[in-house]
Amino acid sequence: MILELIKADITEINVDAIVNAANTSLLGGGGVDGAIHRKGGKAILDECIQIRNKRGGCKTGEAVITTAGNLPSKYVIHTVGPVWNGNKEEKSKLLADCYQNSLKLAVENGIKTIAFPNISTGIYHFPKDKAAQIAIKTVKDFSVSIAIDKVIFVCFDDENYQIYKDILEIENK
Ligand code: AR6
Repeated sequence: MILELIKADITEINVDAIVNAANTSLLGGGGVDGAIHRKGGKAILDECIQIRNKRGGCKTGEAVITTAGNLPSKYVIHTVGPVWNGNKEEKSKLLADCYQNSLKLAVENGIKTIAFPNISTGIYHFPKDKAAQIAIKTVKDFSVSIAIDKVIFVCFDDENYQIYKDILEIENK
């Protein structure tokens, strides 16, 4: 599995699946969720509503999949990150679940290339450094599975990009 790091808008990335940092309602919101629904168009929301009607939204740490409407990717995997409230162990486990369940769903759907945003580090206020450590570790642990060819960490802000760069450089030394 190749790991890549870029600073970009995830709605512009051409991969099999991009991951959305959604909320439990699956009905859209601000941040990366807002950008994905705005650019992806109504098809994504319609599928989210269908999933919501069938299974009542998406729990924190879980993931669901839709097509990607007008976006360049084929699919959007919607996962719900934890809201940071200082309960380190519980919230860290839930954030790791987001990455793991998204990757599992990707494998089930034959997805070979996947791009992750920095889940929970915006509106949900998860500490960026801690979130990056969890994201990288969980993805690397999953890489024993050879089903996924490439994972791209897509950072939107300079701070996250620098944090990821530092961790990945240290680990590659
Ligand atoms: N491309 C890539 N990353 C982005 C983009 C983008 N276009 N826009 C923002 N980010 P957030 P959360 C980064 O707040 O913390 C929504 O209202 C951003 O810089 O999008 O998981 C949902 O509906 C940050 O690093 O998600 C939920 O209610 C990261 O994406 C809630 O926000 C995550 O920030 C979820 O909060």
